Amino acid sequence: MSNAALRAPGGAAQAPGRFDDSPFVRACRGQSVSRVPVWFMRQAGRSLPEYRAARGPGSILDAIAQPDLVAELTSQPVDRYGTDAAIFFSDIVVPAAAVGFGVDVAPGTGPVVSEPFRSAADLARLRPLEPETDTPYVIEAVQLLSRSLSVPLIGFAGGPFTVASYLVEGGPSKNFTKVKALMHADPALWHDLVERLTDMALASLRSQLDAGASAIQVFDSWAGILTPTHYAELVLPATRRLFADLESSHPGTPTILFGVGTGELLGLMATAGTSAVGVDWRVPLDEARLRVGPTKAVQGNLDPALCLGSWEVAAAETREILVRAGTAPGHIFNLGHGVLPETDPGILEQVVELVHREGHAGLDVNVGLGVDVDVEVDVDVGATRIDVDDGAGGME
Ligand code: 1CP
Repeated sequence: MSNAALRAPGGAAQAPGRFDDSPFVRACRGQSVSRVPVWFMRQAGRSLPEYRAARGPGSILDAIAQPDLVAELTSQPVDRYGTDAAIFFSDIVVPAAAVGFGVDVAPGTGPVVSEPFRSAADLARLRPLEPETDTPYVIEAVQLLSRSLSVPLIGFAGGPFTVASYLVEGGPSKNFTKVKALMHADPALWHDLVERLTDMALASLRSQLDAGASAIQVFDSWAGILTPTHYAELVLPATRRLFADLESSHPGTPTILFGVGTGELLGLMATAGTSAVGVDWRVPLDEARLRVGPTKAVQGNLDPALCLGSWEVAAAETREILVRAGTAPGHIFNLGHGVLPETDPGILEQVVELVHREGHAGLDVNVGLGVDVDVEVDVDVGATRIDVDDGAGGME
């Protein structure tokens, strides 16, 4: 896998970025790295005592509108854990809330919508997002962070299905019945809704990149509830358009598409036009690499629940993932979903150290000379013994 292979066909040359040489950006691009990069989804948040101290009570939407506080909350996990990237402190419902759709984020629950999306008349409540006037605090906070951070900042937006699910269901959902009913009963209205949400996500992502974010992750967290056929017909086209438009305005930007329970969708998600695909813990990482194909990086995939117990358990799982990642470039270590609030930060600190110490995917030493290497990894992870003979190195 060469760098060129990771670009969209015919894609323009990428603009040089301040963090082009960082392990995170290099791994996204399938290049060799000095160490395997690691960050955690939801790394800022309730598991950190410094977060609870700085954040105070009230809706997270109020916190998100304070650039100094956002810069502090975004930096806290980088300072504590030594992660290789920062995730911007915001939420996927910020654009919809900013255009006045009537979304709040209830503490302990998540996004709640006072008047859910029901019919074509509701499209008028989703006017285009104008980041300079609707979300100036996002731009200001990203600008602050791009000056102060020593690692790349990942900007983000919600994916079309996931944001639509909150607007249609009116809040968090288990079975997503209302949004599925809408998709199938009125595909034309669904199309209009998803296109509007895609435009809003695009405007938000472009404003974050213009303000200095180095990479983008799209969280289509709940897309795994769909069949591959329905994902391909009703969600993937808008997702592809989002990444294609982003590639034309910001060529070469490292991009990641993530969802939970997407094992059966990974092959489709890999065609969305991103640099990397995020994988939850249900699919072993070597299998995920096969499903995603050789031209995409993969991100993942430690089960966040396994960080709740002893360090021995978390360490064994981390090592197993490092082995399954193989030696080829293009692995970003992460959890398979967000950090759980009850996680002991000390465990995550040790995960970062372990990945940096023992991770071997794409290490310069494996691939630096551009020759194929045959590395034999033989790791004893507790009861499970895994022998990996990976001759797939030397991708640059
Ligand atoms: O008030 C609070 O502190 C509540 C908890 C919280 C936090 C810390 C919410 C409510 N949002 C956030 C911030 C947030 N949300 C971040 C930045 C923090 C970080 O990652 O370090 C990010 C990236 C998000 C993105 C987000 N929001 C997603 C996608 C990621 C994922 O976990 O899948 C989703 C699905 C949301 C919706 C949302 N916002 C908040 C909650 C509790 C939820 C999930 C609700 C549900 O289960 O449906």
